[in-house]
This record gives sequence, C-alpha cells and structure tokens, in this order.
Amino acid sequence: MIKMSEFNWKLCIIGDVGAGKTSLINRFVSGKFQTSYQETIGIDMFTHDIQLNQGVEISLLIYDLGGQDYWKNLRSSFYQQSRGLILVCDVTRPESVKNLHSWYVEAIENIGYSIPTIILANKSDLEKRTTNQDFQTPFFTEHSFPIYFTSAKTGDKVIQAFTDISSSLYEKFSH
Ligand code: G3D
Ligand code: MG
Repeated sequence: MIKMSEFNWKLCIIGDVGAGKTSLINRFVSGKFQTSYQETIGIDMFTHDIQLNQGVEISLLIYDLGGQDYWKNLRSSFYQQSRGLILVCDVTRPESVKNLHSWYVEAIENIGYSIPTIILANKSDLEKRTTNQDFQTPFFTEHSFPIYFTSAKTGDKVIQAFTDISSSLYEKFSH
C-alpha cells in the first residue's frame, strides 16, 4: 500500500550554479554527500517525507532548478504552486549572496505572491569570504528571512533548515 501524507507541499531551491543546491538536497534526502559534480540539467525533482515535532508527517516535493541563465524560461513554469522557497548562496563566493535578490525576484514574479522563504549560506565547512555586511543589505533587512550557515559536506544545519521551513509551511497551510 502506498502511504500518502496528508500534507504534500512543493519547495523550490534556487541560487547560483555551484552554490550547492543539489548537494544540499542530496544530503537532506539521502544523508550523503556526493563528490562527483554533475550540473543540474534544467530541473530535477525529489520527494522526501519529514516528521515534525507535533508528530505530523509532511511530504516535500523538492524542485531543484538549474541555475544557468539559459534555463530561465524553463524555470518560470516550474515555480508555479510552490509553497516554500529555499535560496542558496555560497560563503566562499560573495557574489552569490548578492545574487540572491534577483533570484528571489524571479521566483516571486513567477509565483505571484510571497511564500515562506529561508536562506542557506552553504559551504560553511570552508573558509568564508563573505562578511556580515553581505547579509545586511536592504534585501536582507527588509525581509528578515532566517539564514542558516549550512554544509552539505558535513551535514551541519541541513536537516534543521528543511525541518524549520516545513514547520513554517505547516503553520501557514495546514488549516
Ligand atoms: P548546484 O547544484 O548549486 O549547482 P552542487 O551545486 O550541489 O552541484 O555543488 C557544486 C560544488 O560544490 C560541488 O563540487 C560540490 O561537491 C560542492 N559543494 C556543495 N556543497 C558543499 C559544501 O557544503 N561544502 C563543500 N566543501 N563543498 C560543497 P565540485 O568539486 O564537484 O564542483
Ligand atoms: Mg545542481
């Protein structure tokens, strides 16, 4: 028998190429870090069930949207009906933090309204090249999205981040 969770929600994960989106999903879904790099071709989809504290089970449908410019048109239709958004940047590349603003704009323009959003500042196991100021621009202060310094490599904060956004979805969409 196929067990279906009562709550099935779609999340989109976006950010610059190489920030670690696919690795983060992989860490969350399989608990592993894969070292062979393969660029996401267009779009990948993953499902994963998550158990919240309240004993509630949620099925997440995670869309991994390829970060290259040439996937922009393809991405636009895949944003529809997302319930949550995960923005990923790389702490070794300050530019990837700056680019989160335009990633967010692209997503919200396509979705049509704002949805629960978190930021994963990934590769926290490596030496940081970003500063606190990079995370204090108007984009960050206006929205005050939760920021998690994650590592897909060590697993640090990955489950916590996915669990927290799932709890936000539950609070917002379960009634
Ligand atoms: P993307 O899906 O956002 O494009 P990937 O990014 O998940 O494909 O990751 C891009 C590269 O960064 C990969 O390395 C991957 O192993 C590495 N990476 C991802 N997350 C982390 C992390 O948390 N820590 C470290 N140290 N590396 C990470 P390669 O070498 O294959 O390009
Ligand atoms: Mg990828």
